[in-house]
Amino acid sequence: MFSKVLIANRGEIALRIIRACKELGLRTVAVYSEADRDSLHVRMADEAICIGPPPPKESYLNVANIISAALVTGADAIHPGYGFLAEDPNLAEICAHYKIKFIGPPTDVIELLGNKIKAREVVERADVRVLPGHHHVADEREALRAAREIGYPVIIKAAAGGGGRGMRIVHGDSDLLKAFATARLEAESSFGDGTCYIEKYVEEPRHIEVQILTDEHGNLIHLGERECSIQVRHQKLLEEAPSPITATNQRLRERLGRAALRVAAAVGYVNAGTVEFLVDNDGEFYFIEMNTRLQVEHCVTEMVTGIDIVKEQIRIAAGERLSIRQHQVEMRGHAIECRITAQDPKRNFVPSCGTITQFIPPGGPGIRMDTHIYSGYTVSPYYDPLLCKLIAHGRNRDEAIARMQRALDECVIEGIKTTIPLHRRIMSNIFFRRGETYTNFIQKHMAEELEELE
Ligand code: MV4
Repeated sequence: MFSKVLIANRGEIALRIIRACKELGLRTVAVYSEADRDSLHVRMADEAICIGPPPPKESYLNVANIISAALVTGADAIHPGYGFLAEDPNLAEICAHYKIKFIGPPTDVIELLGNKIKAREVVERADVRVLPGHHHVADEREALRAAREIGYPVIIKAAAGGGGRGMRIVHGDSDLLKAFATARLEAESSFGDGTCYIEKYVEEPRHIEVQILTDEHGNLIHLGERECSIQVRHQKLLEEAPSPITATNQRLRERLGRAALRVAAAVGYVNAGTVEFLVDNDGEFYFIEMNTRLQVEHCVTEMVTGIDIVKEQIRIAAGERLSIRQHQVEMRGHAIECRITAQDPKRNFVPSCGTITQFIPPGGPGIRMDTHIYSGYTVSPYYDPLLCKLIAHGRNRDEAIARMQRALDECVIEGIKTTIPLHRRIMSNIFFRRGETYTNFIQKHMAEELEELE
């Protein structure tokens, strides 16, 4: 096992990782930017090192500064959390060079899955269904031919993209050429690689992902699925486990789990990962991508399985075996996570920065709150607006919803605008309560409500 872990992140996830390290008896090193001097992760870690000015490029994305911090403090492992450098094969490779263990999958696996075209090819060979598509679309003429062959609507995606950035939905020949040209330029400027591919577009899908854990000794398990459909502009608002759709379709859950494990085996995956699928109206599912990091929403899986995913990640990286086998994974009850962010949902989700004058967290049965905020904390404009992950667990979905409503009522965050009022509306929405959660849920059922929020 390691003796000291450096956490290359900030906010709630830095606290989450420090907590896991403490339970494993490991010492911790926090890194922070000049904007985060007063942050809880700095106080909670055994040691803390400033790695630069507020802009992420100069601090949390600065590989040289992070590696230097690890060398200076004698950290023998780095946990990257999510976002920032979590899926950067370059950090993983430099860690290996300095004999610092990167807590994540092998460098070549991060690289392979970072290329969405290569990932599709490997997955297809492993007999997991992908959407009809074309991989090598060199120019506009080829794009047009590909789109016609697939049949409209199609979606253009960047090979180096992911998470929805730089995607274009196309309904006919007339928009294709322009969409392809802009998608290429956007991919080139955002990712430094303009390569794009075209897929059949699935309308009103569910976005479901499967959590997997694998160790260096060939053990692979999955921890069931999460429903992540409810989002605005590719920013997830809430997630749940299990998906409402598997409540009536146990076979679908088993098929999703087995497909996710085939993907993990095919790429030689080690550590925690997430396999993303789209589920269409006929209940057919298709692989879209695999994320090689700990996810924001890992907590709902922890609540229903009782497994500490972050501690498993650390043990796996240290070469230990998985502490559980597949038949020991039991799903108990239902969990929902609301991402409470410093944004104003009434004004197009503009960030709301400033000092939190009062914070009173909710509590009581079935409630978990993962957050780095406190009364007097100042929300900085430099980083992601996530403030708290409020997680409610119940024996069933109805009880989880009731607990979430009660906890949202208890929660007080004053001084800035938050998404709490929107979450309350979602919890009481009749379609949500029926489990009708699709990727267009907000557009379809919340458009007017967004105007009326208090
Ligand atoms: C799709 C899709 C429909 N058809 N792929 C979004 C996140 C990224 N991981 C993949 N995403 C999607 N891929 C096919 N073939 C729908 C989404 C999608 C989406 C697309 C446009 C606007 C909003 C969306 C919200 C969720 C999912």
